[in-house]
Order: sequence, then C-alpha cells, then structure tokens
Amino acid sequence: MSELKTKTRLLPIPLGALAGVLAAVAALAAGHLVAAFVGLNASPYLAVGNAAIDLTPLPVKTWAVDTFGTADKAVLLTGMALVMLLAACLAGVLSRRKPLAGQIIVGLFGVAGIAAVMSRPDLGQLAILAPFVSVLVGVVVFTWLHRILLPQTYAEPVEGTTRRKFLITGAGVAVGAGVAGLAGQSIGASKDAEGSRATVGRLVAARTAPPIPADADFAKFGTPRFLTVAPEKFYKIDTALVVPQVRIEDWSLKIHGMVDREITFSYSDIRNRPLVERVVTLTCVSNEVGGDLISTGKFIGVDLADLLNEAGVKPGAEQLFSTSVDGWTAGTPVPIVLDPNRGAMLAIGMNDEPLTVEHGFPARLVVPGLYGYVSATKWVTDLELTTWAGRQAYWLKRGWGQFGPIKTESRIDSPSGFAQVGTGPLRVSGIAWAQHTGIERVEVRLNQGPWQQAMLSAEVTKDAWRMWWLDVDVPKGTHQLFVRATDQTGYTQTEARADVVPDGATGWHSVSLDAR
Ligand SMILES: Nc1nc2c(c(=O)[nH]1)N[C@H]1C(S)=C(S)[C@@H](COP(=O)(O)O)O[C@H]1N2
Ligand SMILES: [Mo]
Repeated sequence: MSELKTKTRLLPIPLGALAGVLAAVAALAAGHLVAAFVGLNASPYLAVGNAAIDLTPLPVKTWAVDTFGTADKAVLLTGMALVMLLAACLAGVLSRRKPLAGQIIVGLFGVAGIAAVMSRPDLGQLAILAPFVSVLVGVVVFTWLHRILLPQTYAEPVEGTTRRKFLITGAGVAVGAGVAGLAGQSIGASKDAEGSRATVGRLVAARTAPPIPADADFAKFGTPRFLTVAPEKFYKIDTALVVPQVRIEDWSLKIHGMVDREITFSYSDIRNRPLVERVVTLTCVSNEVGGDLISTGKFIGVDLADLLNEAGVKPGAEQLFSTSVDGWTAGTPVPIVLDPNRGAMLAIGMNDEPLTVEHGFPARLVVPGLYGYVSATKWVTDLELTTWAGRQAYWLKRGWGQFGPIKTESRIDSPSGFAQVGTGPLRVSGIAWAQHTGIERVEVRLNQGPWQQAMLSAEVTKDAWRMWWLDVDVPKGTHQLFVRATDQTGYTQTEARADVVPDGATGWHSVSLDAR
C-alpha cells in the first residue's frame, strides 16, 4: 500500500508539463483581458516584449531588423512564446511532488511582467493590475491542477478518475483562457488607437512656438487658462457616434485631385519632417454668444502648404476637400491653406502630446481663423484639390456657409450670470477673440453707461484669444454688464444678434447681476 502510494504521489512528467503550460496560458490570457481595460501594452506578454525591445542594444536591433525586416517583432514574440513554453513545462516537471517549484517559476515570470509594466512610461498606475492578475491566475491555476493530479488526502489510487478529472479541468482552463484572451484582444483592439498613441513618444518641434508669458491669462480673476491643457476642458465637436480608432501603422494621408502628382504620406513620413509648433484658438461655428465651444491648443505638426506644394496644386483648384476616416468632410479655400502667412497645419500633436484620440489622432487639420466645420478635420486621411462645384462638404450640404471665417467676439467669464455681488468695485473678466486678425481693444459697459476700456493680456499670437479684466463700480441694485471687442482691422462688434446658422453668432454678451 505504502509503495503504491509513493509511486502514484509522483506527478507524471507529461501531465505535470501540461499543467505548467495550461497555467501559463491562463495567466497570459487573464493578463491580456485586464490589459484591454488598462492599456493593451500592460498585457504581460506585450509588456515583456516591449521591454525586451527597449532593452535590446542598438547593434542587435539593427541586426534583427536587417535579418527579419518587418517580421522582427513577430520573431521576437515567437521566441518569447517558446521560452515561456519551455519554462512552463519546466515548472510542471520540477513540481512532481509539491507545487512550490512551479509556483515560484510562475511567480518569477509575474515579477518580470510587473517590472516590465512599471518600466513603461506610457502606462498609467492601474496598468500594474494586468501582470498582477496574471500572476495570481497563474499560481492559482497551477496549484489547482497540481492538486487534482496529486490530492493531499488520498483514499486510494484512482488513476483513471484523476486523469479524467485533470483533463476535463484542463480543457476547461484552456477554453476559459481562449475566451479571456480573445475577449481581451477584441476589447483591446477597439481601444487600439490608445495603444498606438502610447507608442508615438515625444514630438519635438524644429520651430517651437514662443513661450506663453505668465500674463497671457487672468485665470486668477476668473478667465480660462491661456492653453486649454486639460483634455476634458478642450471643447469637442464631431459627428462620430464612436470615436474613430486609427492606429498610426494603419494611417496614411493621400493628396490627389487637381495636383501635378498624387502623394501618399505615412505617419512616419509626417513625423520625420521638421515639425512646427503653433498656438491656435479653435472655435465652433455653433458657439452661441457667451458659449464655451472655444479652446486654445499648442499644435505641433507640419505646414499644410508644404505638403500641398509637394503635390503641386494645379491652377483652378479652389477648394481643399478633406475627408476623415469616418467619412466626414470639410472644404477649405485653397488660397487660405496655401498662404504662407496663414499657418494652416496638418497637426499630429497638441499641448506637448500626440493628439488625443477624441481630438483626431493620428492627425487633423488646423487652420487659424476658420471655424472648425470648414477646416479642422480630425482623423483626416484624404485631401482632394477640387473646385467648389466639384464637391460639397458635410455641413455645406446641410445649409451652413461656404467660407466660415471666425467672427470677432467676446465673452464675460466673471461674474457668472445672475451672480449676487457686493456694491462697489467689481472685478469683471473674460475673453475676446478675432483669430488671425488680432484683438485691439475690449470695452465693458454697465447698463446704459459709458464703455470703459478693459486691461488686455499679452498678445501671444493673433491666432489665439486674449483675456481681459476691468474693475467696474456697481451701485446697489440689479444691473446688466455688456462686453464688446474691437479687432485690429478697426471693426467693433455690434449689438446685432445673428443666429449660429449659417456662419456664426454675433451680438454683445451680457450678464445680469444683483449688487447688495
Ligand atoms: N472627422 C471630423 N472632424 C471634425 C468634425 C467632425 O464632425 N468630424 N467637426 C469639426 C468641427 S464642427 C469642429 S468645431 C472641430 C472641433 O474640434 P475639437 O473637437 O478638437 O475641438 O472639429 C472639426 N473636425
Ligand atoms: Mo464646429
């Protein structure tokens, strides 16, 4: 009896190896599934692979690329899979009596995964969950399978039953791992643009925008910050029900139509050109008087005119017709996009980062001085040179104006409407914009009183908004404050109210207040 017991209490090598492999597969699949939610690059397998790529010395990298070409990553991942397979088999084989050796090997792999995830600058803190869950699942599954093969309390040797139970459980683990892995992959793929964006790295401008001076905003008096740096504060307008997910390796930009030669640019074609940086205030034509569909970014990219000139714009081309990956279109006047003083861009970054997925990653157009609907195509993939008769853009078909220059406007940010304030001097502040023309003057009026000139912030560029403030003396009672801006052509905003349709709202913004 005791002889038989010792014999059967040793794990058969093939089953032990299988237990190790199943545990490893389950661990990787679980990690992949969690990674789908915290960033696909946190998947332990990919994280270790990425770390391996980062740690590979340059000569080895060059050799790998020379030898395997674009298959170098596939070779790396296959090699890693083989190493893991061997280690997993080893884990099973070394655990013929107790699961400890296998648990340690799985645990060591987990530590490598955690270290790999922590070493990546592009992953958030939550990313650590993926390798963590991975180790946990690996150790638990391995221990579980081991226990089925070698029950602690053993009434009698029931080899046939044990084997069957192990195989059924093992099959269950394999199916579960398959489902988890595939689910992770498909959920992850739908967020793949995020993963792709994380691989872009730092975009460095050859021509940087001048630094933003400290007095570019009066945030301390209630205006917005000069740069709308928080992505959730940057207004967002598009027709997309789901944000288009475009990976840089899948992206290209084709220039065609009335050109001498068609050109298609890849992401690296664009990225490897000398990049320029420009501060631009974007505005939506649907912005009501006093509305908040206006934000300022520091965009990095290339001059659109350079790309168009490479293709050679034919005489007679009137409209740059841009199309996004989801089929949205905009038409921009050719003379504007070719004007070297305009600064129209193909932007790939905003505020020192690659564009966010919501704001057009991998690339969008930015044309200073034009409303977004005629110029700011996000996820842009196609530029056609054509006439106005040749194509009709998305909003033009729906009754909006053809040209869409941004109108000179201003807004009171503080006090907010219907505020209760004290009597006496009241600090009023806000913004004014006349992109590409420049703001000259901002005036504030209490009720029907005289216009009083406000203090203006430093002019960072004519393409961006300016902030203003003024102390206004308010007696007891209810009042209305008005603001109006004058741009650098000498035009002063009038009281005449225009609706946002067809080409942008006009009129003075005003707020009511109650002074006690
Ligand atoms: N692909 C695509 N690009 C688009 C739009 C759109 O609906 N689809 N809307 C435009 C409009 S109307 C505006 S105002 C700007 C807004 O850019 P933002 O969301 O980055 O602020 O994007 C423009 N680009
Ligand atoms: Mo817009």
